[in-house]
Amino acid sequence: MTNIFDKCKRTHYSDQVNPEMAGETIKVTGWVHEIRDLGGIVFVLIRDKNGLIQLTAPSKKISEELMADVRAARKETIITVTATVQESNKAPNGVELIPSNIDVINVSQLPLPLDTTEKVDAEMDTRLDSRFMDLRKHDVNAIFKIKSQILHTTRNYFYDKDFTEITTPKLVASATEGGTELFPITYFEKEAFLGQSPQLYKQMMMATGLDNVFEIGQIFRAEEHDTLRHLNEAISIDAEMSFNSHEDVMNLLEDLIKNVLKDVEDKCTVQLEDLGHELDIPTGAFPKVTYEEVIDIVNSHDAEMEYGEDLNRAAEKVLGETMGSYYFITDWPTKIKPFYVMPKEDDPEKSTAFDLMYRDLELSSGSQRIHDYDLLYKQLEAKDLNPASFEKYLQAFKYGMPPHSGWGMGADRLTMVITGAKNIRETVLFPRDRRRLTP
Ligand code: AMO
Repeated sequence: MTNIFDKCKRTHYSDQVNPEMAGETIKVTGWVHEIRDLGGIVFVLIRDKNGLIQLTAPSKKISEELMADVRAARKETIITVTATVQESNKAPNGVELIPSNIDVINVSQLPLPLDTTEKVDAEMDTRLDSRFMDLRKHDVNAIFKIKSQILHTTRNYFYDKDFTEITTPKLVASATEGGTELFPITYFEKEAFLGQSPQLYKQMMMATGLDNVFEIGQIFRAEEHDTLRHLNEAISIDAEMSFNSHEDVMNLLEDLIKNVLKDVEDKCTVQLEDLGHELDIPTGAFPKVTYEEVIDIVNSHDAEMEYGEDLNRAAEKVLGETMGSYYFITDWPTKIKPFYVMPKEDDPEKSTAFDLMYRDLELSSGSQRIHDYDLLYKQLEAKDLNPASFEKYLQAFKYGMPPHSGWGMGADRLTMVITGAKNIRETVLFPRDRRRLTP
């Protein structure tokens, strides 16, 4: 008996077959995407990783037995076809395949949970319930190919800049960004939490002499609200640099995004086409606007905001319309930023904290950090946090902690911007939100 892997070994992917190959015998393997039986002729579209290819079976040219095999092809069944390439100006890539053999590799059950031919727009929940099938649609899997490119470029970028990649624990003992957004878990006889940010660990790495570190990893936020921008589990790209100011790391962030956009533009043309999305590539430096300017902008439009408040949704919308694509918000009040944020030397009410926005969406937050032990201790107390819970973190600040800065950027949100997705759930394979814990 032929080994099943020998049986389904293809000679070509769909996109590798072209009219110049007319007359050649090839083998393709894929899912039955669509069948059109016109009586004397049957068309079967076969889908693989890279696209669609058409099988054409005219009853005049093909044995009855093979014709029966073609007719038996069910939607989403995996088949391997040995066939002769023929030019066709009506089929994808200008070719059709005239079959000489069909092997059924695995039969799909019917009815299907989703229509992979994209003619029926399914609800998000239905799609997520059968995500494996949802990703058979090219415009859906395009998002994940682009996300993969975003992460690939990001890693390469950091390696090229001599950063060390780190991985830090996601089972943690204390909050980093303030105490309300934590998922408590039972950790043997102790209480623990799912990490909401690698913040404390990446800062401790500054005390090791590694200088520049990055991490790409899960963050967990017990956000109650159900929005198109928040999930309870997200991917954060975190960077931290010793001996560099908040302005230095803002430049790093801007440069990284420009590199990511360039790579996506160069390497993901097919995916962007599948999505019908045009990349928004900024020319020149990202504009900067101070928090105080933001308040003026917001209040001079149809929204309200007071000094000391975070941006509300209406404020974000106004800003998005006023500022356009990528821009930084700087000089945030120290009072509303986390304890580790370095206040401005000349005006400690204001801080070195910045946010990077894309229109009305926050992509990243960062700052210079406090490296002085006494000041850090004082800030913990000022934020009503218990320094004793931060003892092991604080220790790293006692024995030569370099001045340092960094940021964290939501990889899923960046993917939203780059793919044009309106709902963050589109950019996450198996999103975790208030209502969804499976699959
Ligand atoms: P912050 O809390 O602003 O900062 O998070 C950084 C970035 O992570 C993304 N993000 C999220 N994405 C989806 N769903 C969520 N619930 C969610 N929460 C956050 C956003 C956000 O801008 N320690 C700091 C970073 C630093 O200063 O280095 C931090 O965690 O894109």
